[in-house]
Amino acid sequence: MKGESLITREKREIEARGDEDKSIDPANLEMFEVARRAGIETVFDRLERQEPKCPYCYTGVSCRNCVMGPCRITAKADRGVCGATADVMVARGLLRNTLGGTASHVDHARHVALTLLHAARGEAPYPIRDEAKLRSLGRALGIEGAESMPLRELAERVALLALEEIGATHANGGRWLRMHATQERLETWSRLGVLPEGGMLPVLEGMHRTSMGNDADPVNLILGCIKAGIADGFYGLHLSTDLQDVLFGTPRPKFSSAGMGVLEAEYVNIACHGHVPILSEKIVEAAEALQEEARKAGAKGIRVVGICCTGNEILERQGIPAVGNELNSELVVATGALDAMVVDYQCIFPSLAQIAGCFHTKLITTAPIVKIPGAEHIEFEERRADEVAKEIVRLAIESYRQRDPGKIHIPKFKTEVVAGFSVEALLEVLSKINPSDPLAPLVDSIAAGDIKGAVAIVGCNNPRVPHDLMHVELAKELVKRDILVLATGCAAHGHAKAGLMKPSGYRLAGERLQRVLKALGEAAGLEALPPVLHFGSCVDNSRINQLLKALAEKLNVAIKDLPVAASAPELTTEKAISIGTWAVALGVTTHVNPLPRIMGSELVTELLTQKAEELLGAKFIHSPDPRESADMLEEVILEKRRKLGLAA
Ligand code: SF4
Ligand code: MSK
Repeated sequence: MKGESLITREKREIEARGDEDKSIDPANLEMFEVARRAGIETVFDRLERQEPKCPYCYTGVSCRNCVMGPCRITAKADRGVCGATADVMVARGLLRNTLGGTASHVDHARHVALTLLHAARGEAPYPIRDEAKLRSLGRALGIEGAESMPLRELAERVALLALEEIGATHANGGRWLRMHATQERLETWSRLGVLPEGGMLPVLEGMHRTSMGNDADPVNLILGCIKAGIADGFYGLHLSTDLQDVLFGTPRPKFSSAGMGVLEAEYVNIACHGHVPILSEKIVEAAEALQEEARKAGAKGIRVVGICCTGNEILERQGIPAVGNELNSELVVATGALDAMVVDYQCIFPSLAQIAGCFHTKLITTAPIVKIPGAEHIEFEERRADEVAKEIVRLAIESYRQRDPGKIHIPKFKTEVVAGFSVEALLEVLSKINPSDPLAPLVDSIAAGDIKGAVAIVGCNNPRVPHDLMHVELAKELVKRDILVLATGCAAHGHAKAGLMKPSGYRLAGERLQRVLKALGEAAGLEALPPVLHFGSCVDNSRINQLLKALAEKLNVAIKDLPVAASAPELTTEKAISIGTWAVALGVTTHVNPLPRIMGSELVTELLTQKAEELLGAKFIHSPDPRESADMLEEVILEKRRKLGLAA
């Protein structure tokens, strides 16, 4: 059966791996042995025990959507009990995955909008940190008097509109879409019938159409994926970023450090893990306020560090050190130096409780929708944010007293990182070169070929791929070819740890790109800009669209015609699938690896990897090899350059 040889090969490769093949992060390599000695199992061990993968699930030709099943397509059964074909199973499965991603981001956005509402009404202790952004949002949303209205009143109006948009049930939504999408895309999506009315409806509708006895047209189901991807981009990612910037400030470049070596044995170490800065920002504040209590407990102070995307959020705004990404999270606990790991939601392995149980470390869950047996649950209510954050930090101080110094092992690796490249920050740098037309220097560099193009490298880690290898090797290949890289999510952590996000990293770029990075860096008061720019968390992929829209409008071309592409080279979560779908819907060809479960349908594979280009001007591409992936992405960029009449 299709996929079987791939499954056998993957099993063989995974089982043959030594520690040195599982990760390129030197801290992980050191910790594998430490964890083994302590009898701790990790995601890498559990992966081996899941091999070989089920060939039906691997290729997407299985279904559990009703109780006549589960069904699968086999040599003797070319349909499920209800009559669903392989194409239908694959398309329905992919749509359900996309909905999982969209639901996660839209629910995150809803949480932020509610916090803004409570803050505006004086019911939650969050100030408005970016007045200019709030006023410009107010204007873009058509709120009369947004310029001069009292700040809290405007914040309440914006929050209520955001909630209304998220929950729009018919054609009453669309403001966030119109605010952030180009006219050309709105027309394309309208023609295809994939304009989402709001954030929640495409998820509701998608669950409905994929349940037994509904949509059985694989093409129509894939259009549902595109609609859900678009909803994710505008009502999940953009809405979250917009309101988080209002509440916590729009990022500006900040120096910090990345890697497991940011932990310090003499300090109370608290790791914030998850996605939403509503909690982690308060933990940072509470830690600052309680430094003295930590000193009284015998520590030198309190050190807050970040994991995954909430780590990116507090790095880009507060310069909080980044201790690692998804595939570091378990081994960070295994250092024995963590007094508390505080989690909100998304990408939190249930295994963390088991590992924390081997140490004094408190794993603290805080969201009503994320509870883990073995963890301590302290519900984080925004209205009592300061109080709860202090309670959590005090628990970490208490936990510090229980430490067993004999169990502590902190790898020394850490690297300098500059994060916080919002579009606003980038424009400020560019305006030092051309105050009246800040985008001009960027456009000129692209036109001249000094910047051949740009690739966004985003998304997760996946233990099926050696940890960070694709992120880092792909980025190195691209920057060497004068292609600028923008990164978010766990990819950004990987790049930071590998030294691609520090100013001196510019030397890894090709000569022409080096000159641009040097010039822009000097304008920003740095030695150079790093060759990989830290654009933030997963929801901050919105910032990449913000930049593309600005460039497209400046050049008067469609985004699909810009010399840009994207890659999720260690794809894991449903959220990465929905973000990738959004990118393709925007007109950005997107490389993915490993492949989602589509191989069991030639029709669906062809739709996504070929036909999508006719409909959207972009498609999915796949390669598991960093150099080959770079070749493919460079070819996409060169093709766009040729079409624009630019020299290669
Ligand atoms: Fe089987 Fe159809 Fe039920 Fe899926 S929906 S489990 S294919 S009968
Ligand atoms: S945290 S979604 S593993 S990037 Fe955003 Fe990392 Fe992927 Fe989670």
